[in-house]
Amino acid sequence: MTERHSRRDLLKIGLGGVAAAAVSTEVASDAIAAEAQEPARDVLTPAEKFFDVARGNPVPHSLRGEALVKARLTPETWRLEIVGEGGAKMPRPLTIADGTALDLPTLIQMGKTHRVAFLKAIQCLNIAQPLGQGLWEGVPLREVLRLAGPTRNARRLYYWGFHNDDPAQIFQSSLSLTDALESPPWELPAFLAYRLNGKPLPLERGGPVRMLIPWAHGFKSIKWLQRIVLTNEFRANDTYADANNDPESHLKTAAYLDRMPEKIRGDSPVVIRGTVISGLSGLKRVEYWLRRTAGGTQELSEDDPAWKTAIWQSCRIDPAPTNWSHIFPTDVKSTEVWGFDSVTGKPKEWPLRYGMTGWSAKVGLLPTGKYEFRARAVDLNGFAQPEPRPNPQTGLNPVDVKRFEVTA
Ligand SMILES: Nc1nc2c(c(=O)[nH]1)N[C@H]1C(S)=C(S)[C@@H](COP(=O)(O)O)O[C@H]1N2
Ligand SMILES: [Mo]
Repeated sequence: MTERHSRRDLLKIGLGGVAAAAVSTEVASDAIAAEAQEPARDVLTPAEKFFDVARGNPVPHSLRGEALVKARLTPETWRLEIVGEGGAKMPRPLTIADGTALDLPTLIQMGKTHRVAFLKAIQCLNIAQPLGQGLWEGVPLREVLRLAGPTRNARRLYYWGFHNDDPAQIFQSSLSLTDALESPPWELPAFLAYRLNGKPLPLERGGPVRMLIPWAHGFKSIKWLQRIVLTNEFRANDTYADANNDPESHLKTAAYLDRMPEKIRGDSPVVIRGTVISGLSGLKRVEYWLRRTAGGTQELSEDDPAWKTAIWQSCRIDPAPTNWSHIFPTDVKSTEVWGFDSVTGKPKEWPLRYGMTGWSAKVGLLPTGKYEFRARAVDLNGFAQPEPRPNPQTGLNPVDVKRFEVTA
């Protein structure tokens, strides 16, 4: 992958400032630093603590001053163009040239009547670890598309954010017109986000305005959004599709392990923690398998008989907070947030779909020796991770393992 992951970025992963990175195909293993066992985690990841996945040289959020103005990435200069191509036609294209492009005050004004508020975890299809979770606010994409009027002869749309004119830096994603325009009223629509955790969306997270596709992996949620193109092309032309990823993949239900020490003293009870994302198929439980080994780092092959006799035990899923007014910004009531009961203000399920929470396994005191710890999520259809979609092109969800030694 060509996205840039610095050591600093990697250490920013996690909730509440807790680094919780796992080795993945996109992340160099030398970037993992030893980390102490962490305290209970926060529901909202501070904007600057998300794990950053961004293309571009320079990356857009490193621009400052005049360069930022020229890039149209300040609240005053931000514009969104909506145009048609390849025979797709609309009555009122929005363009910078005509002075009709959408500006931020207009979008925020639309948000007063068409607001979406949603607690969502961002996860990269290629990183086996959530990047962070935020309270995102914005306006449904369909309302924004209505400004340009009904499009004729179009089947999809694609969109991109700021990047240099160099084609090597292009990062774009696409949606079917159906996914852009229609959603069951009880589901979340695709939307344009301009607030995160109660504050204007910062440049670092894709501000002033970012596309947010609730059900999708991170690559559909284009940062620094500037252009939407309606097209009669019927194939997905996402940048991620070119890199052999499934461009229509929904978030997977999966548990991930936090980092942990490699050695634990025999007189301290072992508690192992991680995070779990509730994907398209929801979450029933998280369970762990503790296995004593002779040492070594040999992976268990998929057909190893040990899988058949494994004893999986329940993990404790961190409960939903009881007082949301301490968590959400003062101007966001939990009764107004998707997935929360509009009367009681409590989440209808936990974790919310496309959201995440922590879990823990109280393993207790262990005899000295070497161990492997694995955890997996079971979805509401009864499938245990990595099923029902073990194909990594649809998102990384391997059953993660941590090896440790209990010492005298
Ligand atoms: N413009 C733009 N948007 C982008 C990207 C990018 O490189 N450029 N990366 C995408 C990918 S692959 C992911 S996983 C998410 C990461 O979001 P985050 O940096 O806010 O955690 O942003 C997505 N949006
Ligand atoms: Mo990604």
